[in-house]
Amino acid sequence: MFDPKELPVEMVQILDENGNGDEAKIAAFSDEWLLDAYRAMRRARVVDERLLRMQRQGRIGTYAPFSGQEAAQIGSVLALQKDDWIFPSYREVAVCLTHGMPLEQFFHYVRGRLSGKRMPEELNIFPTQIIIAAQTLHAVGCAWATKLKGESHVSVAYFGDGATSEGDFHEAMNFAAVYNVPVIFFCQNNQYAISVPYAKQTASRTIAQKALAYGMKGVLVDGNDVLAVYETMKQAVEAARRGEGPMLIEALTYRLGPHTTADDPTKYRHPEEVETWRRKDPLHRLRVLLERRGLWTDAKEEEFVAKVNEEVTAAYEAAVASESGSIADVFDYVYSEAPKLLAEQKEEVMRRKQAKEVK
Ligand SMILES: Cc1ncc(C[n+]2csc(CCOP(=O)(O)OP(=O)(O)O)c2C)c(N)n1
Ligand SMILES: [Mg+2]
Repeated sequence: MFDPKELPVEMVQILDENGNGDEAKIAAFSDEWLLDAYRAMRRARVVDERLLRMQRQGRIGTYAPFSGQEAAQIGSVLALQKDDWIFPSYREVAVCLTHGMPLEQFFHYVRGRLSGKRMPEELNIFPTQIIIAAQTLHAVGCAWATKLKGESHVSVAYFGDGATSEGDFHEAMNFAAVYNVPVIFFCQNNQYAISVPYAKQTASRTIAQKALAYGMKGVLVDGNDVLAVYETMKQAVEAARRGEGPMLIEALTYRLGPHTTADDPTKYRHPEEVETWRRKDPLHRLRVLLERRGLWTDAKEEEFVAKVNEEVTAAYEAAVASESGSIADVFDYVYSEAPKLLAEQKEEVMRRKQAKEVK
């Protein structure tokens, strides 16, 4: 009988959870690069924590936090060029911020404004995808267009472990490999699809190994090691740019918080498991390395966090001040011609609005 343990898929790691590791490989990273990566990760963590609190205060709508996944998100995006295309899911807030999405823009999104769905034109970021795995096909289509036009940018589909059970993912993988297009499938395996654990999702030992069946390279990387994620992604992107086709990267990580603000993870995860992963926090190991190089201190951290908090407050206030639109938007932008039921609902809401029964 087939024993999945026999499949040789090793995990790429440069920096372990205590900030030690392959010294020669670590030495290849400049002080400046490490500081940039740490600042991006620390900024993302502060933003994430603030957004979670703002949801609890009723300032924003449902939110999907990403704390714990900063190294996977930021390490991968740092390996891209500005004109590379990103196809994010709802979890990729740190990816989008690091690729240039203004925080104010994101506030429009989480406050349910129409403008929040529309990325600024100069950014090569597709609108956030909520339909699980749908963006994998969009990324392949974009990469195919790139190839046909003879351009050199790469498309990256970001998705989770749960997305690998969707037909879209398998169709995208097959098409990408057959047409040899410049796309990277970047899977953040945070080990849960809401409450469904990895073992109930797939019988494969790794997600990376699924690449073999499609005739493409698959790599498993420690998703909490920003150095390893960056190196792996850089190799994948360079290969794709050279015309060597797609690659699947599985970044093994963990979502420290709830699936969304509507979820209670204590119903399906043991506190000990969460603690084990807190000890593998992607920020901690990088900070240990920075301190060892004499690049970071508690005082610097405090000053930086205060600055990001100011940035968040300013972006929130600017977003609220520039909001436009009305409750009618909820009805107006789904169908070109509203079905009868929807038209009736809109009429009723507008009538109640006029009577000041709703805002
Ligand atoms: C096609 C589809 N089916 C179901 C859902 C409901 N849903 C939202 S998030 C989610 C879990 C996705 O898990 P995963 O792909 O691992 O991503 P993660 O949330 O862990 O980042 C599901 C099933 C959906 N949005 N789209
Ligand atoms: Mg998941």
